[in-house]
Amino acid sequence: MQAVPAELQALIWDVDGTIAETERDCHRVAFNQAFEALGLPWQWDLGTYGELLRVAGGRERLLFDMSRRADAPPAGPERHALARELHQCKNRLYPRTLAQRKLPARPGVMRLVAECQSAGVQQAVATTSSRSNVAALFASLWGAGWEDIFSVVVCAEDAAAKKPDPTAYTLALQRLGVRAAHAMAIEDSPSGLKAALGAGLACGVTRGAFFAQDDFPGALWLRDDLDTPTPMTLATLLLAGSGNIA
Ligand code: XBP
Ligand code: MG
Repeated sequence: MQAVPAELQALIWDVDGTIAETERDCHRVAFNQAFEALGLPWQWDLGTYGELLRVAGGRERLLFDMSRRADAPPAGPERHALARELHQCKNRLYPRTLAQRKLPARPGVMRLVAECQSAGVQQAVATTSSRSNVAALFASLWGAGWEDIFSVVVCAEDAAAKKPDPTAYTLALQRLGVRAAHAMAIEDSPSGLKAALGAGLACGVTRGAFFAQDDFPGALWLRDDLDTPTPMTLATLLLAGSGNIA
């Protein structure tokens, strides 16, 4: 576990699975719509998607899935082209899926974001998802002014290496102009936690839907969400073990 900051200057949020259950309810659904749109008989059910989430990045996930399919194009340029086309198609469909499902933030997220904003704690995003997906989700949750709330937004386009590599977090810290010792992260997945710890950040975990059974060694605290069992506030955010789940 990293040292707990004495004074919190910045909170860095993961997106998928932490801000909202986008993986289960939107990315997976939009991937399936993309398979259909391109005339492929492939579908990712919840169990399959849970396994595939071990691979960070939508295009990388598609390539991994194709590597174990008999009916995928052979390894090489054709397979890469199909993965690119499917990924672009999925990202075009994603905002519509999000809007149709009116996906809410996970419990406590809107409240804690508002509290940090009032207290003058800087907020940033470190995600391995594409910028267009983040923009669609954040505009739906916070409206057109969402970039006034999150001063730094590091996405897949900014960080060449994806989580568990710490690049997204080190970049976010650089752009914030804050040292890791004065910031912390909130994550939902083991690879996200590893990335945050790798950047020297303390990191709390709200388990995502697909990570209920995982271990989170080194997490500052581990809970189901930011409202359960008690509301996580700025006062308790830095307390190791606060609101722990068994
Ligand atoms: C989650 C990811 C992303 C999304 C899909 O990132 O790994 O790949 O599943 O987004 P995080 P793309 O938890 O860091 O937010 O299709 O744009 O990759
Ligand atoms: Mg996540």
